[in-house]
Amino acid sequence: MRGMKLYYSATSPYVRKVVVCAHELGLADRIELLPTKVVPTEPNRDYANVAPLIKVPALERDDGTALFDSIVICEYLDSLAGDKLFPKGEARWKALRLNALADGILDAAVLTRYENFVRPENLRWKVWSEGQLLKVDQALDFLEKNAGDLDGLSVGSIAVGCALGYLDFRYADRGWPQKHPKLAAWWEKMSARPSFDKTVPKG
Ligand SMILES: N[C@@H](CCC(=O)N[C@@H](CS)C(=O)NCC(=O)O)C(=O)O
Repeated sequence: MRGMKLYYSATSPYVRKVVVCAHELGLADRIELLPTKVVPTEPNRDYANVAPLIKVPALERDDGTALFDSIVICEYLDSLAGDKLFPKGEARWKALRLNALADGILDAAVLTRYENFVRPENLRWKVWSEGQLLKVDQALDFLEKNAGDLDGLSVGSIAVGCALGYLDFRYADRGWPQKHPKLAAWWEKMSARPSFDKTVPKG
């Protein structure tokens, strides 16, 4: 049997979500990590044959077919390991809503980073970046108010952990923990799990 291959970047929070799930499910040893360069201004044409949106992560399965994006890969891995991270019933909607919030935080934060580090300085649009960062702040406020939803391990709580970890990594100066004490206390415990500890972003 061929192994599974994960198109990977050590700094991508969406990739981290998949790798954390793999650790939690006991599947990490079955997945080979393939470092993959993705920069929106330098389209990686070879990788487009695997993942047409040219984003990481993508997972090549044993049979050679590729899955994307992160939530699809997480659900696939969960199906291999006996459905542990995608709960059933009402808890499923809570978990998927958390995942949507986390991905929304990341979409806004990652795009703002491209705007401020990839786009030439004279073309940067401050009002646009401020609008994106407002989305991040609103989502964090929502999570703070609904911190009870984070109880228990699911793909949703894992996704939120990856979003907070990304803010720590790229936006530490914005000081989210000071303004969101419940979320900060939750993240302190969650980030101590081996799955998170082994996947701290670097670079
Ligand atoms: N919705 C996707 C988002 C993935 C994503 O945006 N990945 C970023 C890296 S953090 C990327 O590959 N960006 C390259 C690009 O946008 O061209 C997922 O959940 O997997």
